[in-house]
Amino acid sequence: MGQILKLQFRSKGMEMSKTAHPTTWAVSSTSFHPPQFQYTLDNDVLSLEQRKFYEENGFLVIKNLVSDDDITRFRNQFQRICKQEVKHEGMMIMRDVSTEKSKFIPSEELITKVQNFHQDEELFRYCTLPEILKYVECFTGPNIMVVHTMMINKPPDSGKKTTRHPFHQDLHYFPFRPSNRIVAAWTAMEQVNRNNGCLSVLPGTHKGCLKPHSYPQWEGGVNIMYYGIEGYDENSPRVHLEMEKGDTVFFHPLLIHGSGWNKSQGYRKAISCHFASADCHYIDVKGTSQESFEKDILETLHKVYGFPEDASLKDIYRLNVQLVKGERINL
Ligand SMILES: O=C(O)CCC(=O)C(=O)O
Repeated sequence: MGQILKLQFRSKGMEMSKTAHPTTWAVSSTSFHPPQFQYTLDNDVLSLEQRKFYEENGFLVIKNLVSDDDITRFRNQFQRICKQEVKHEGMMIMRDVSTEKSKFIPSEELITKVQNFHQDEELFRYCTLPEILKYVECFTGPNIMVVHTMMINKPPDSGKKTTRHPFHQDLHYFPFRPSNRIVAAWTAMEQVNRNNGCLSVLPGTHKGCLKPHSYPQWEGGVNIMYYGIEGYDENSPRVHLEMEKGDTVFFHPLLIHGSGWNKSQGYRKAISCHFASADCHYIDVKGTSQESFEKDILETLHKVYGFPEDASLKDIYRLNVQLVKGERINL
């Protein structure tokens, strides 16, 4: 996540093409003969080709899904938040480990991520955009909860490569299941490419299981809550998701992904939300590989806000998840 600057806890399309990128990224969907679809639900939004692509690869890019006007609004609101003109309960403001000791000036140069923006009407609009929810429903079904939100502002790297995001599975952070009914939406707010640290994914890894995560031993340090898969093979074949402004990738929470360091002089911006079916159920992560994350986040919340030490990861989520479509059931 990055160095926490401020963490206030709530204690109480323009769709031009529906085609994924199997050819652009040379990831095959041709040899696929599923007995049945597991990762996508029946509806008439996804083409057969798109369904097969997601089933086989665990991600799907929809070109030009979010409009320029919406992206401008998100960008403007992010600036207001950075300048501290807007503050919200429950929102986490993070900075990069390489600048954590420098004097804080409220500006977008020092803020790498705004997390849990559920209370911010303007940014939260992203999670309610009909063009986003239309696709989300293909993975979650009709009862949709927002479980996690982020606006990421990957800064130019200082040379220490701290702006990298280690390869990980998002399910490590989630105390609910089943994983197939959870999906991330991640929208590029400008052109993203290998130079400014686009997302990279390991196609097909959503078919595996949740792997143990820990902090990578990087020379320049690693951002808080940026867990990586233990023993990750740096030479694993990966696909770099180079995307244009407004393009949106939907991906499975077991898909192994990360992002490179930002070699450019610009701030690489993206907005993202994780959705889950309201039918998902909470699990207790004690005794599992997720326990270290639970401990980490509870320690932080306890230190900063006096959040009860004996609370659980699901208590944190229960306070934050929000219904955006259909009916609230288990979560
Ligand atoms: O936007 C990025 O650079 C990576 C985001 C990501 O994978 C995450 O925060 O889980």
